[in-house]
Order: sequence, then C-alpha cells, then structure tokens
Amino acid sequence: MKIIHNPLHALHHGREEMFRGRMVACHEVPARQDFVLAALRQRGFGLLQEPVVNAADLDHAIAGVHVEAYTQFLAGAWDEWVAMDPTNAQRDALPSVWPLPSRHGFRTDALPRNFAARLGRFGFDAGTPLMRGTWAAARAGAACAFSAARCVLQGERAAFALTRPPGHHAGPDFFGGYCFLNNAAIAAQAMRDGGHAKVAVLDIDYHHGNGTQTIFYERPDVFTVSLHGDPSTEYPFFLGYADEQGAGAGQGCNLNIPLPRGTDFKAWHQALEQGLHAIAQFAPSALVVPMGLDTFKGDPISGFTLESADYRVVGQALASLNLPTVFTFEGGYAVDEVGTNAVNLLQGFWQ
Ligand code: OKP
Ligand code: ZN
Repeated sequence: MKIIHNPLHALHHGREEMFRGRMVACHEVPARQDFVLAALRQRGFGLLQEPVVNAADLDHAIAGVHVEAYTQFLAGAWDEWVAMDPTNAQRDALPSVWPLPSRHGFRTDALPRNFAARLGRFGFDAGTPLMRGTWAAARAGAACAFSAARCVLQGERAAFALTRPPGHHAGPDFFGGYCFLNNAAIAAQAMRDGGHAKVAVLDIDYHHGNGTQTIFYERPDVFTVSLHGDPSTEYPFFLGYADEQGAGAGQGCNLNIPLPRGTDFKAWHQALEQGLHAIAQFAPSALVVPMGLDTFKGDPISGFTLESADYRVVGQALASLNLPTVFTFEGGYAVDEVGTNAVNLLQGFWQ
C-alpha cells in the first residue's frame, strides 16, 4: 500500500484549545503522525512517500470542495492575525465571537473587516487553533490526499494519506474540530474527476464527519456514511443525526449511524456491517475512508471501547467491499497506541 505522508505537518502545532471555559493542552499534536509513521516503518508496512503534486493541480483539487473566499481567508489568516496586534505573533489564533444562524437576526452575508470577527465567520469552535504554519501544513495535507487518490486512479488497490491536521470537520467555507481542509472530500472529488461515477465515503472516526456530509449533502454521486458518537451528547453536537439523509438530488445519499457513548466493538461492528451493506447497495466504484482511531478504548476525548486487535477486523471488513480505497488519517488521540491501531487496520485491509 502506498503511504503518502505530510512532510510539513509539524508546522501546525497548536498549544492550547478552549474547553469549557479554560485553556487546555491540545490533543491534536504532531506526535500523532510521527507515531503512525514510526509504526509503519517498524512493521515494514507500506511504501512510504511524500506527495508530488504541482501547485495548479493542487489548487484545482482544493477548489473542488472549498470556496475561494475561505481558502483566501486561510492563506492570509496568520498575517491578518499579527497585523491586528504585533503581540499576537506570540499566541495562536482562536475565534471568540460567532454569527448565530440568520433566524436570530445576525447577517451571514456580512463579512466584517475585523479579523477576530472573520475568524468566527469561518470557524465553528474555539478548540481549533490557527498559527503561522497552519496553512502550509493543511495545504501539504491536501496534497497527500490528492496524491493518494491519484495513486489509486493509476491502479493501486489502496493508498493512505497520512497527514495532520485532520480534515473531516472542515466544510466548504469553515474550519473546526481541529480541521481546516477536508482531505477525505478532496480525495473523493479527485476520484470523481478521475472517472469514478459513484464514490462512497465511509467515516469511521468517533466524531461525526460534519464537513464531509455538508460538502456532498445535495449530491447523488457521492454517498456519505458516518458511524459516530451520538451528537446529542458528543461533538460536533449540531449535525450527525440519523434523520439526515441528504437533500435535493442527494436525497438518500447520506447515512448517519449515531451510537451511544460506551458502545463496544460488537455493537460498533454491527453498525459497520450496516454501513457496508448500504454502500454495496449504492454500488460505487471507489471508496474513501476517513480513518479515525479515536474509537479506541484508551482515547482521552472519546467514548467507544475498541481494542487494538479489533482494528484488524475493521480493516478486513472494509476490504470486503473490494473497492479501490483511499484512507485519510483523522482522529486518534491515545498517542502511544495510535500507530499500532492504524497499522493493524491497514494490515487487516491489505491481507
Ligand atoms: C476531531 B476529530 C475535547 C473537546 C472536543 C473537538 C473534538 C474534535 C475531534 N476537549 N473537541 O474528529 O477526531
Ligand atoms: Zn474524531
């Protein structure tokens, strides 16, 4: 399996995130990617490479899922943050004011010049710090996803975009949940552009992939499926319910399987089988798997109880679809085990 890893990931290294009224240490840390890469090397799994993509092709791939006003915002965000106040250079940028939906009277068409306001216009939480290297890291991550899709378009059975920050919470024009560019959506769109008429996305991260769902919600050509902690108690709270089934031309092309906090592997696996069955019915010719390992029992911010050995079984189940597959690295915050769990899953798939 080709593993496309992000050489610039560590340029994004948030220090603290806002959590329930205080600043706490970031969970989404550079060691996550380093540990997965180390586990791949140690177990001799995969062909490791860095992305090779020209800038114009990459911009086109990103523009396939994100609006220009948003990518321009991201590209200039750090300079604007520092321009507000030179001492801002010493701290990460986080939003602290947001427009509620327009039914509350706020205008969502207004784009204030004030940068603190713009942060809240484009970001949906205060747990996703943005810093000097965020754009470069996220853009190189998108290159990994795009490169992985290209490998598969060229005939590889599967490729893994090993990159951070993660992507599945990022939408057409918003960041949040540690995510800036939606790597899985970029891969799915690249598979569409490369000739796959129908693509399925199966998100197995603990958290609902709200960004990916939103990007494809009205499209019939990309079927989005997500298994995740029930949003009535779990992040991202405001999307991911079972009654969200797609809209317009995309009606029926979104499947959410929310599961209660505490769900064990047996019940999770049943939900996975349900998702796989729905994908088989949709009959896509390619698959994208936003691969979160935060379903692990030791995860510090999540609530399922999968064990390391279970990830082999997960990989085997995914392989049963028999589809060319792109994996993207999403969550997984039990840093010491994230490498073992990721490689177990990929090996289970590959065997
Ligand atoms: C990103 B991905 C924890 C609060 C939760 C947001 C979680 C984002 C998860 N202190 N903060 O889906 O793994
Ligand atoms: Zn997650």
